[in-house]
Amino acid sequence: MREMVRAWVRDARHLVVLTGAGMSAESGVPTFRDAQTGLWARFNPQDLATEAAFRAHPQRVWEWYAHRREALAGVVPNAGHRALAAFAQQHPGRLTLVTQNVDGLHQRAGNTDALALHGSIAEDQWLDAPRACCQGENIEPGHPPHCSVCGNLRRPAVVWFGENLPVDALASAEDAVRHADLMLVVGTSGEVYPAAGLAFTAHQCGARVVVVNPEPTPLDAVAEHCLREPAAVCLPALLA
Ligand code: BV8
Repeated sequence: MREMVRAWVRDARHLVVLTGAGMSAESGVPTFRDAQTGLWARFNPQDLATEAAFRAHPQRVWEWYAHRREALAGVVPNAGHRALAAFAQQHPGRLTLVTQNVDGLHQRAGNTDALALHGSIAEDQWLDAPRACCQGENIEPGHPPHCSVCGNLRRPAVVWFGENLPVDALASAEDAVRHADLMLVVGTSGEVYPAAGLAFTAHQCGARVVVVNPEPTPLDAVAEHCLREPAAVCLPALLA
C-alpha cells in the first residue's frame, strides 16, 4: 500500500499535509494527550489550555508551559519533519503544510510557511489588550511576567480551547484542502476542531485522504487508506 500512496504523492499537483503531535513523537516530544507525568499527572491538558484556567490559576498554567518549553529545549526536527521540508524545497508550490503543533519543529526543519493553526509555544503575548504602560515585563518569581503598572499578564501565544484560530491561517488551510488532490493526515487523534474538520472538507471536495498513524482515529472514516506506521519512518518513504 505504501507504494500506491507513493504514486499518489508523485501524481498530486496539490498535496496538503495536516500534522498533529504524533509528528513530533519521534523527536521525543510527548504528544498532547500522552499521559502527563510528575507534577502535571493530575491535570488534563485540555483543562489547562484555556483562558479561564490561566485567569483562575495564572502561575499553574504559566509553569505548565514553562515545563513544556523546557522539555522542548534539547529537541530537534526528526526525519519526518526533514522529509516534508525537502519535498517543499524540491517541489515549490505543490505542498501546503498545515500543523496543529505549537513546537515550531516544522519551521525549524525548513517549512517556514507552515500554517500554524494553534500558534507557537515559543512566543508570548499580552493577556488583555496592551495599553501604553504595557511596555516591559516585570518578572517576579512565582508569577507570570506582567506589566508593573496595570498588572496585565503575559501568556503563551498559543490558541487555547474556546479561542478562535488565526483567521488567515485557517482560511489558507481551508482553501488548500478544497483544491487538494491528496491530503496526508499525520500524527493527529483527530479530536480537535476546526483542524480535524479539514480532512472531511478535503474528502467532500474530492481529495484522496491518507492517514499516517499507528492507531485508529475518527478521521479514518474519510481515509482511502491508513498507513499504520510512525511518521518519521513513513514520510521519508512516501516523499523521498
Ligand atoms: C474554536 C494549543 C471557535 C494549546 C490546542 C465547547 C466550547 C468551546 C469550544 C468547543 C466546544 N466543543 C468543541 C469545541 C471546539 C474545540 C474542540 O475541538 N474541542 C474538542 C477537544 C472537542 N476547539 C476549540 O476550542 C478551537 N477553537 O473552536 O474556536 C469557538 C470559540 C468559542 C466557542 C466555540 C467555538 C481551538 C482548538 C485549539 C486548542 N489548542 N493547542 C497548547 O498546545 O497548549 S489543541 C491541542 O490538541 C494541540 O495543539 C494538539 O495539536 C491538538 C490536537 O491533538 P493532536 O495533535 O491530535 O495530539 P494527540 O496527542 O491528541 O494525538 C496524537 C496522535 O499521534 C495520536 O493519534 C497517536 O496515535 C499519534 N501518534 C503517536 N506517535 C506517533 C503518532 N502518529 C504518527 N507517528 C508517531 N510516531
